[in-house]
Amino acid sequence: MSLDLRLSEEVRQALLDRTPVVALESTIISHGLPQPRNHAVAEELERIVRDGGAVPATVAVLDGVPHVGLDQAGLKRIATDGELHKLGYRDLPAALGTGASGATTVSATAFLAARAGIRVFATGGLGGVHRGWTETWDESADLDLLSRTRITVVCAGVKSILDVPATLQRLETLNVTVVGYRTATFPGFYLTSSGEPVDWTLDSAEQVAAVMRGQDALAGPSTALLVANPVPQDQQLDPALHDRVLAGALTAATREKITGQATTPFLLGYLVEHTGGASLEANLAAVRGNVGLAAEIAVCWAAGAP
Ligand code: PSU
Ligand code: MN
Repeated sequence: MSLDLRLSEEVRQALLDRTPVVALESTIISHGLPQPRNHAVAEELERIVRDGGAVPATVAVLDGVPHVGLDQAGLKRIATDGELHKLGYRDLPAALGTGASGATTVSATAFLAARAGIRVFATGGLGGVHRGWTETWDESADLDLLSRTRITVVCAGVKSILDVPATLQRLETLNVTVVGYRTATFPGFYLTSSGEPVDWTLDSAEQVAAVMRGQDALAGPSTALLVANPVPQDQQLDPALHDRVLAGALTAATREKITGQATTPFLLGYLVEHTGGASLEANLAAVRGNVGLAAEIAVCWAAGAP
C-alpha cells in the first residue's frame, strides 16, 4: 500500500528543486481561531511565507486524502466547514479509511510534512501537559510525535493554558531539542515570557540551520527541533489580564466537564471572549512572527542543501 499524499504543484516543484518550503497547520485555523477572521488569517500566513521567499504548505485531510499545500478552495474549506474533525496523528488512519475530512494538529501536520520531505513548520503554540494532569493524564500527542519526527517547529512556546514547567520536563525526557530564539526564557504563547529558563539561545536563522545540520550529522533518533520565538513585548497580552481570565477559563472547563480534544479549543475560545479579543490579537501576533521566522529558517536551510 502506498500513501496518496497530495502535494500542491508548487510544493512538489519546490521540494524537487530544494527551494524553501514552510509547512503550516490547519487546526489553528479551524478550531483555534474564530470565524470569519480565521480565513483571512489562513491567507495572511501563506502570504507571510511567500514574502519571506518560501512556498507555503498548509496541511489538512480532505475527503480521506492528506494534502500538503492547499489551493484557495481548500484553504476556504478548512476555515468555514464546521464539520471538520480535529486530527492528531493517531486519527489519520481513521480519516483515510473512512474518507473523512479534518484539520491537522501539530502532531499530524509534523508527520505529514516530514513525510513529504518538508523540514520547517510554523505554528502558534504547541500542545503539551495540561494543568491537572495528575488527575486527567491529558498530555498532547504533539510531544510524543515530536520526539520521533525530524522537523523544526517554530512556535511561541507551548500554550499558556498548560502546565508549562511540566511540559518542559516532558520535552527533556523525550529528547526534543529546545532553543529560545533571541531569548533566555521560554516564551509563554500569549505572553513574551513564561518565566521558565531555556538552556540554549540562538540569535539568527543561520544558527538554527546549523543546529539542524548538527541533528543530521549526529544521525541519532529522529527528534524535532523546537525553536521558541516569543511574541514581541508590545504585542503580548497584559499578563495580569491573562492570569485572571485563564483562572476563570480553567474553572469553567472543570464546571462544564470539558475533556479530551475539546479542552484546548474551549480554553482558547474562553480567553478570546473574556479578554474582549485581546488574546486573539496576541495569538495572531505570535503566529505571524513564527511564520516569518520559519520562512527565514527555510531559506537558510535550503541554501545549505547539497
Ligand atoms: N497553536 C495555536 N492555536 C491552536 C493550536 C496551536 O495558536 O489551536 C492547536 C495545534 O493544532 C495543537 C493543538 O496541536 O492546538 C493541541 O491540541 P491538544 O491539546 O488537544 O493536543
Ligand atoms: Mn489532550
